[in-house]
Amino acid sequence: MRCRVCRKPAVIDVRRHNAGFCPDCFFDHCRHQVERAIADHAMIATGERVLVAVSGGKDSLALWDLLLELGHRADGLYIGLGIEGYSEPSGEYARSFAARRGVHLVEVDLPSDYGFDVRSGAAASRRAPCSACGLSKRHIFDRATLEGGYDVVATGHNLDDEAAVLLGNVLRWDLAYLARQRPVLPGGEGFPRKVKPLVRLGERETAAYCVLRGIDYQVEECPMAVGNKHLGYKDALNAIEERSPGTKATFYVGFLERASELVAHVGEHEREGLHPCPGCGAPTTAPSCAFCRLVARAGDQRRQRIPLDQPVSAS
Ligand code: Q46
Ligand code: ZN
Repeated sequence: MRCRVCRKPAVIDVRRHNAGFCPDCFFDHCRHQVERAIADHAMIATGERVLVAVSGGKDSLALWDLLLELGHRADGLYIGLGIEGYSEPSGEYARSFAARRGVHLVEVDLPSDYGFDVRSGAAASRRAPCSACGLSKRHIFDRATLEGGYDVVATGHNLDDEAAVLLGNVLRWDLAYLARQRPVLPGGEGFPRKVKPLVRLGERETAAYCVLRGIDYQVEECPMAVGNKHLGYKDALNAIEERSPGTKATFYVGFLERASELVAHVGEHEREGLHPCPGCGAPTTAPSCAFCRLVARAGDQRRQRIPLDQPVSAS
């Protein structure tokens, strides 16, 4: 197979575009897709400071690299989740990328900064591990972005992720989640803007991008993900995509272009009645926010107000 652009030997075929690419043209393709997502959805304005949520996996490291390549001012944020055998190597991939590129990585560690890990937090709050994890990550993303003076937080959700989430939301007809499923969530009082610049790239592309760019990443899936519904939806979509390349993109992009507006009103009032949480200042409608309640059950409340990016000393 030849590169569609320059006719050199191709190293990857992107079936939904019916095209093969050589390494350089593939990098151009990835940069173009990210540039287009950013422009189409007004994700990041020129000169804005971006905090990239970095897990050490292929998507978030590819995103960080692509944003830097496109000239954005992008730092990384790594959250240590305390997942045995998984979190430590993941952190190392994030650190070595930052060191190699000479860029700044903000680090927050759930066990040492808040006194619990995903497993103990889930058990103490009687949540599923991914629910306790997601709640903690969202809280820390918001806080690190606002405290660090960043304009926007970027996550590495790719086309496969978004199509799988969309399928789950449609199967349950969860209109509130559908209303929120956009590549940009605007900021507000206590909320930073959140963007997903990889929505036009599939995970095969982000993996190939890292391999071809020489970016080492955590290849293992999080052990907590095994058997979860999200992976099942991905498998189902992959089976359809195999038979009909392009279906995933049509499904997701079609939703954004034709259905997203129809459900947007469902989420219109969700930020009403918010007040700052007395424990951490995050917006909440409850007496204290869900993260503070999680810390109260599972963690060490004395660590709650420790400034981000500073070492925690045991007292
Ligand atoms: S890291 Fe956390 Fe994921 Fe692991 S525990 Fe679940 S939510 S699967 S993106
Ligand atoms: Zn709180």
